[in-house]
Amino acid sequence: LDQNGLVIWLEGLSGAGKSTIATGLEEKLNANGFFTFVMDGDLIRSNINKDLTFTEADRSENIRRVLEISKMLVQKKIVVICSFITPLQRQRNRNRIELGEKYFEVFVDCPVAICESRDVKGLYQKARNNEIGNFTGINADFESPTSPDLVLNSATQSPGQCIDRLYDFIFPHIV
Ligand code: GGZ
Repeated sequence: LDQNGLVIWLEGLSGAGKSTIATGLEEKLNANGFFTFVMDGDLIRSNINKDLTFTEADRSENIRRVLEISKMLVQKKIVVICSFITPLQRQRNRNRIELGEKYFEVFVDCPVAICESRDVKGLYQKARNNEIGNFTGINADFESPTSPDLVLNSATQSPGQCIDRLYDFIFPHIV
């Protein structure tokens, strides 16, 4: 395979736009002949990680399993795109230790007030009504990332702009 394997790890609040950016980036990479694999919290939690909750320990286990799969795919030179809230700095640090120079940490930065005003799935409303506990940004922590490789401001930039910026950032590392 004529490409370098690496992991693009999108982190940020629910509703920040991680999934949209992940899918859009995958389409653009595929259109340019690159092989990709997307893992998204929403989907992974409905299949291999459906035994996990949103406690701190289960979030770390969720991320650890995805990290292990990512390591295998990187060995096969796949461009892996992961989309997980990844709320704690120690989770991000572990990813970087395990993947080293193959890890590209991308913070999809959007204020919680804007995510909440969009509330695409009505989850923020449910969290406010105490129908969901441990909801990131409302009653569970999201630590501000200390050392992302790229910050995408999805409050002021459109999904298309974020995707183009991320593509231009990652392209030289793939070829
Ligand atoms: C955060 C939650 C929660 C709670 C359900 N807290 O925007 P979504 O809906 O479609 O994607 C979110 C997804 C987050 O899972 P992750 O695997 O990315 O999280 S972590 O990295 O912290 O393990 C959200 C939905 O699950 N969801 N309950 N309490 N998000």
